[in-house]
Amino acid sequence: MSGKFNSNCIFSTLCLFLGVILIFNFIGCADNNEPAVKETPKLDNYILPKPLSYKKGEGEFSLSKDTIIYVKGNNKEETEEIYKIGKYFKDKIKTSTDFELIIDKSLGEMNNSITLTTVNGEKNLGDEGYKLSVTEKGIEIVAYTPEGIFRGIQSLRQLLPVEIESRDVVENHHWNIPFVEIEDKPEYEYRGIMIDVARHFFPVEDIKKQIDLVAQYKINKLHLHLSDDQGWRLEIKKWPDLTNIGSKSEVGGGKGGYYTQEDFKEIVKYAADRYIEVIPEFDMPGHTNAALASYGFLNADGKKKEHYTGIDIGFSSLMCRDEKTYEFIEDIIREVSEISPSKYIHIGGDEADSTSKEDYKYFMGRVSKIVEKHGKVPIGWDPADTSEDISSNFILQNWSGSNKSARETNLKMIISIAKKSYLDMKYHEDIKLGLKWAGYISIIKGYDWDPTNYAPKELILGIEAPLWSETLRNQEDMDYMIYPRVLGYAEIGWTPKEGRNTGEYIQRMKENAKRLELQGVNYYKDPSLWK
Ligand code: TNX
Repeated sequence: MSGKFNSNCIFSTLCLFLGVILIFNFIGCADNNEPAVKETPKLDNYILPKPLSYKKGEGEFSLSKDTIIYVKGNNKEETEEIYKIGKYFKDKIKTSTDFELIIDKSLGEMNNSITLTTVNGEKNLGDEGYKLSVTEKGIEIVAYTPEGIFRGIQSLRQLLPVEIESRDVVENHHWNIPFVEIEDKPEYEYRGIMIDVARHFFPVEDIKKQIDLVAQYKINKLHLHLSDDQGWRLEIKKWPDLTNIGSKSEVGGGKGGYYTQEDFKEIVKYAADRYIEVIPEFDMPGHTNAALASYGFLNADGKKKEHYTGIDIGFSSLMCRDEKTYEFIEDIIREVSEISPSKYIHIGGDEADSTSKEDYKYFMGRVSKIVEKHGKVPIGWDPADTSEDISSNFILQNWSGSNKSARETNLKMIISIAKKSYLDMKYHEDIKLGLKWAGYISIIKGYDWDPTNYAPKELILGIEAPLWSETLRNQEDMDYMIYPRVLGYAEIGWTPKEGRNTGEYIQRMKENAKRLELQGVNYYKDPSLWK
């Protein structure tokens, strides 16, 4: 009797023990361990993001110094726009090939040529889709809009040998391109990256470099986080102390900095030439110490706050029931809407821990109406969706995973789930740069998910990977956190879920890392992937 009891007892203890191990393992797999990756056979192309369809032919076209670029649109204006894209491609390949290709504004006979055209471009490819064909006669990119041609040019760059990205002339190289028929268009219309220029300021040239780099992966939005507790980064003519005082700090006590309105326009133009839309953000009502330090009237006691150079959050708030606050905000929104062609203005709304819930909801409603009055669509971080006062056009940028109200009211969403897409999270524990509050995000973990895990497909506008800059001080630091992870986000945004596969992605990513290397990017070479 006692023997039976004992063996029963041992059996149940063992079961419990095994059960606990299993549960721990499961949790571990879900959150910490790398997802298992199957080896995939060698690929027939390394274009990233992976195109929708790729039909390989037999043979190769050889680019030479005599190759002509033909450009032609459906009207004069379009031809001029495509000419600029032709020029962009010509300049891109000039350094390594030393070819000075001729660009001709006509549709010449296909013979040792690259034709870029919207003539007979099909509407069903959308604004960003394109067809790219390479035959013995040459290369042709046909799209419905010039933007589609620009996206196609990025695929063409990646069909050329990696040495095309070299910053010196490569002598005696054969610039061969495989025969192929590609038909391609994106899954999501919004494929973005965010750069926090408030915690640390980055000069115009650094931002331009990042624009140029992400454009090659068909990223089409750059969200600039222009204000936070540590600094105000855009000149506002009506309120000059925002930059006279508010811009002169950053994390760690550096000198800070700001963009003049002319600088901002220059960034916008540079991005637009690469078919990237710049979306300005002013974070409110929390994350506002820099504004509170600039003007006493924004504070309850009428006194300016001190500069803040730490990395805490949740301690600052605008006064949400004071009309002076809204007059001030309207001046800012008015000036920005005049210099920013984007249809969006981002009004922040995250971590307003020093604002009461009621005030927060009222504030987000009031400010989004100001944005709409100036002809723009407001975007806000969650929990802005909980405000009953926002309109049905409001776009939620979802970072925490909670978007219940947005689902109930059918708001469109940009998916930026912190534990999957935050570019400032460390790759793993030994990385010096970055934070870890949302967990480590390895290259594979950053790729191995889908936006539809977080919201219904029909409500997803797209995805964005934010780079918060508390720990990042310069271009090299930014590069290290952005690359190569952003390639994964670019592919999640472009390539349909069914077409994506982690084993393939690793091969595409590693091949592209060779290009990044030649471009001088300080990317993170994960030792577990480069064995
Ligand atoms: C959370 S998520 C923030 C930022 C920080 C970031 C650091 C969100 C909208 N806000 O204020 O910079 O974490 O990772």
